[in-house]
Amino acid sequence: MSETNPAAAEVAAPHRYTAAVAAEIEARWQDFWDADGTYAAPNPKGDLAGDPGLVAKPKKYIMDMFPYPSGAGLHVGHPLGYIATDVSARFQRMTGHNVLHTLGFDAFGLPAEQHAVQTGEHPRVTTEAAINNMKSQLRRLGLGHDKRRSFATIDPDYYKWTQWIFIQIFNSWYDDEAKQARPISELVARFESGERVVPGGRSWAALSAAERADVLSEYRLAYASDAPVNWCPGLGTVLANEEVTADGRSERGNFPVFKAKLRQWNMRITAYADRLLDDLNELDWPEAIKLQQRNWIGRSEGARVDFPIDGEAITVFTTRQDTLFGATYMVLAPEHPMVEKFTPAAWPEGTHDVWTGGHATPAEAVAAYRAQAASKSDVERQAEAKDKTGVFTGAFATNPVNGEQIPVFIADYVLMGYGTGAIMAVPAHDARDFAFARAFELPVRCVVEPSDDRGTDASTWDDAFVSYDAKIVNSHGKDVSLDGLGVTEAKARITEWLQDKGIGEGTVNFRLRDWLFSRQRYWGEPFPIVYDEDGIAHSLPESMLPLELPEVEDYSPRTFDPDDADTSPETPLSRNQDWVDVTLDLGDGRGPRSYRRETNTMPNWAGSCWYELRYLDPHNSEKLVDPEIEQYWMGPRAGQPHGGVDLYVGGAEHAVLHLLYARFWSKVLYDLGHISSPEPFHKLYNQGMIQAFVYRDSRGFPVPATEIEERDGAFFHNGEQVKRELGKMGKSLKNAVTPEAICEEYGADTLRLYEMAMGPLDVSRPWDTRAVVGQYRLLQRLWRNVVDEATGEVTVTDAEPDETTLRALHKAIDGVRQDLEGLRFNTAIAKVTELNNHLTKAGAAVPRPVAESLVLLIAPLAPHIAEELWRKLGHTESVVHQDFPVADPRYVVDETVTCVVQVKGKVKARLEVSPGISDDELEKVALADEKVVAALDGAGIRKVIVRAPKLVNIVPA
Ligand code: ANZ
Repeated sequence: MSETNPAAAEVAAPHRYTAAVAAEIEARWQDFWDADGTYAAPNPKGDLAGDPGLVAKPKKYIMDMFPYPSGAGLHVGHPLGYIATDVSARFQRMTGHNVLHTLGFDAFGLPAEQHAVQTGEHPRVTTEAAINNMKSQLRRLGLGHDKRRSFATIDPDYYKWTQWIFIQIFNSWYDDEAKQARPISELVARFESGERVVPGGRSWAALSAAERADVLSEYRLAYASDAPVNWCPGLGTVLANEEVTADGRSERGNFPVFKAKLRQWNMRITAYADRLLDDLNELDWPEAIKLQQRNWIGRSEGARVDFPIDGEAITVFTTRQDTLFGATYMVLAPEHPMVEKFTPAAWPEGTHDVWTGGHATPAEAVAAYRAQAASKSDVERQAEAKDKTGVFTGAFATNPVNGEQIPVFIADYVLMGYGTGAIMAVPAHDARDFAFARAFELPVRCVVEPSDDRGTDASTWDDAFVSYDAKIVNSHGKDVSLDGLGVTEAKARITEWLQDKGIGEGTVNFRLRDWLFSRQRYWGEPFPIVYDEDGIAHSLPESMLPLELPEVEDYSPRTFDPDDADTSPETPLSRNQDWVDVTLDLGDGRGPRSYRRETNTMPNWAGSCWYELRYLDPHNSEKLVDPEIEQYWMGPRAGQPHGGVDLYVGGAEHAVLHLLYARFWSKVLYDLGHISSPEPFHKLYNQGMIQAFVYRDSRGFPVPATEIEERDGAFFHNGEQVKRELGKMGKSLKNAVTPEAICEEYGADTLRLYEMAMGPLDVSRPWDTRAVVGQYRLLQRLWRNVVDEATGEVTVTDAEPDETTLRALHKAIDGVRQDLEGLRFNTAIAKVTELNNHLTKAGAAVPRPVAESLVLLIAPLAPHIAEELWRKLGHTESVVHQDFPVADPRYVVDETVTCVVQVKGKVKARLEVSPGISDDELEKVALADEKVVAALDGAGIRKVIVRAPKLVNIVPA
């Protein structure tokens, strides 16, 4: 009977596993699981409380990075991670855990709003349609989600708590001594009592309300400030640093981004820089992601050093204070506020022509250079390869270690936003300073002994000598010498000297900036903030939450000519007078008053900063999460000192955005006593990408992948030869494959198996629709091993399994268990396949215990067919909560292995030995073997090399 003739097959085998059978089984069990609440994970209390027996089990919290519901729907690349967590969750359920596994939707954000702007439809309508579409697409895959726990970030019941958390952050400050966030009221009490000096030295009582608000704003963990921000006229909104590409353009839309001074909300994430770094060590995350976070936080140990100038000082930040004697000039960022102060009216006598940029006065030169620098992004300014530009300010400062007068330049390679915005330049030992010094004919002085043969006369060098592990030279002044010291000792010595003199100190600098938290958007969480007539910001009382988005006529942002930097944002909410101007009693004893609402909205990252907490207790209207429930699912435990989700799977692109923000919010909530886990995600796993072939015609345009014909390794579209390459899957490249298409052709179980079998989960792999059938065949053979295709009757026998079958079974159990635990789904499938093939080849009816174990082994991977076969085998309870098989160790080890015995390098005997044999025992057995004795022929033994259990090598005397 031919498998390629389905019509004939159906007649002969009406009970064969086919796509139609799969479709029927899958729909039936999905309905059953939903109705039965099979995947409902009980809480220890609250409205989701359930089965105390289950709650007594160890917990596993297995989570996906939640999806943004795109209008385009899913292609087969999207669910890779969801299938993986589902397999893992099912396996953990079968190995004695109470498993929380669910999925919500991250639904605020720009795409819905942009789509709404284009179509005229309210973003809520399009977002909800996209969510429903995605839900039905995902349901078809048989994902075992606890649907009672699902939500979307746009649900007012959810964003009520996002707003509530914002208020907690707003109403707290970072106590540097206690190294934790505390309520702002405690700071006010300290100011009031005089325990803490009010900045500026006045008494708290003497300050006006507005002055107090300004003081507190310097401490609050969420604060509004006028700061240079990334303004994107093309999108009509400001952006976080993380949303700006390396070319200084918007990640979304690719528009130019400019620096503009605007009043914006920020989150003081920098207060947590040290803890965000330190706690990484306790997390089970890919090293690459930890490294990205470390680099993003960018901790640099160094010193601040004052360079006297006109009775004041320019403070620099340096990580190489050991090279102070080599500082031959200084550079300030063009925007540095002290530049004007020191710029003289005329160029000093004898000013080098190349220093002036051809300008008549220092003021002119500075103004011209500033204008030029303002048009560049930080990244452009910092590019290593770029020619160094700059201009002399006309001023000189004093190098404090040797009293030398050194010229002060402005140059765009120094950024205002890092360190102090000023550097001491050591051209001999810093590549950028070297390039600048050569361009401006400035002296280059060697103070770190080169390890190559270039010598210490730096005027002849072609490049800077950069080393952290060399001897300091040419570095002695009146009362300090670093000569002969190593870099580390020299740093310590000079830092102490600077501190003694009061002109510098050791310091730590971070690259991390505060998180810009407001957006000029409609489709985001409104801020729970109102301003009184003095412009003072007040948070709303909890009773006024959620503050819902107003229904508006025009929710589109005002955008501008993308290249016009001289524009400023106009928030969509500001146009709704009724909503903006309100009279409220904030319950602060001041009675009803008029207020103006904040009209910015939160960035789309806000909702995903804490969603792992809400899944735990999604319907709690009193608290964001009940502490006992949080403790149960998230709390610290052995091996997880900071608690957190047990497995979090998602793409590596979220390394520094979402993952850093979510860690920060967790730490604030932890400090304030709302949760017991300072880290949200204990174990992180990044799945690879499903790639797809892209076919391009002679003009380079993609043509539909489904219309390609392959002939002799070449590809044709409508007769024209096309080129094939590997790319992303998606509509724009005309190569998207939908999960529905695969489900229709083979069923969801086949799709699940194929995605898991494609390769190790963390590796990217190309989709190949033609290969899917391989997994379909596996399921057909599995079916056939249990069910008679002609009659539909179960074929298993009550006969005892033979020894070889037992060995094949227990080896598979052992291997699959380890593989599923280690997220090695592809090798687990290979082992199930091997066992299944063994049974097929044996040709006889499969013994019942073997068939049952096989079904249990595949249940996490292919849950529908497993549930069906399990019931056919006579069970009345779902396969989902069965115990995963446990291997009998007696059958796991191979009976014997062959050991080769060599004498003088030649094989003389082969011994069948136990795989667990020790070196000593094996040596004895080998030396006693007849053939070996004969080969030695009475010669003594010089050496025996034993590699149990496979090799013995005897060297005769
Ligand atoms: C003198 C020196 C000598 C430096 C030397 C380096 C090598 P990281 O490690 O990234 O923190 N720097 C300081 N502030 C800067 C700014 N606002 N813009 C551009 N560059 C700045 O880098 C710290 C080093 O970068 C500092 O140490 C300073 O140059 C420079 F052989 O000072 B160094």
